[in-house]
Amino acid sequence: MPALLLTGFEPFHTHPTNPSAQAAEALDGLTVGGARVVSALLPVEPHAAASALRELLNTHQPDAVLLTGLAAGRPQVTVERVALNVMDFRIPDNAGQTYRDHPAHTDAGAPSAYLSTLPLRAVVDGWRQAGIPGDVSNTAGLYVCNFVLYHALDWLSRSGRGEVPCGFLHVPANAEVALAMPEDRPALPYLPQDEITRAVRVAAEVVGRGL
Ligand code: PCA
Repeated sequence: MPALLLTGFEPFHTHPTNPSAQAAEALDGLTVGGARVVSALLPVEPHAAASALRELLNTHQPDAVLLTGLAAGRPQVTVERVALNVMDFRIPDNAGQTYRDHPAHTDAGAPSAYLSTLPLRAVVDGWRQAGIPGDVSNTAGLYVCNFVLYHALDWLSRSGRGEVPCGFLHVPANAEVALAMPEDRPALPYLPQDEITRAVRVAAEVVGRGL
């Protein structure tokens, strides 16, 4: 059976939890769309996350890669179109580092960007058919999620596995994350965790069916 690697991120910044981690944990080991889900959590530190991801790609040799993370403030689930070769952090990572105007990959030949190799429109259509509003996003930000998507696509392409569908889902806050926002900050839009998990599952189904 094909294997689908599903990653979520650890909590970061002031957020008490990360809904992407909860979704990944809930789906670990399930058969979704004819593929077996292998879940893992990534640290919110770019270099540690990239080496953990490389290890996962080598160990599991997945047939598809679905990376997920929290985009606090987005009102609905999104599937990212592109990863840029830029790091420009507005908040420090979990190691306390803030990279500004810095390349994600320092190799001279590293491309400026990679496009997601997921079937973006099919994922959005799958969500709609399941009653979940969602969209394609044209920026994954310039923080750790963008970095990890860039490195996953770079690694697959450099290791001759560029045909492996790989991309990134950004999920909104869940109630726990929204409740933890200080009252003097704008309220965060949120989705119940079960709905976030369902959205990740539907995206995995669409990707799994194409394998
Ligand atoms: N979201 C952050 C990093 C970890 C996460 O879940 C991001 O959007 O870059």
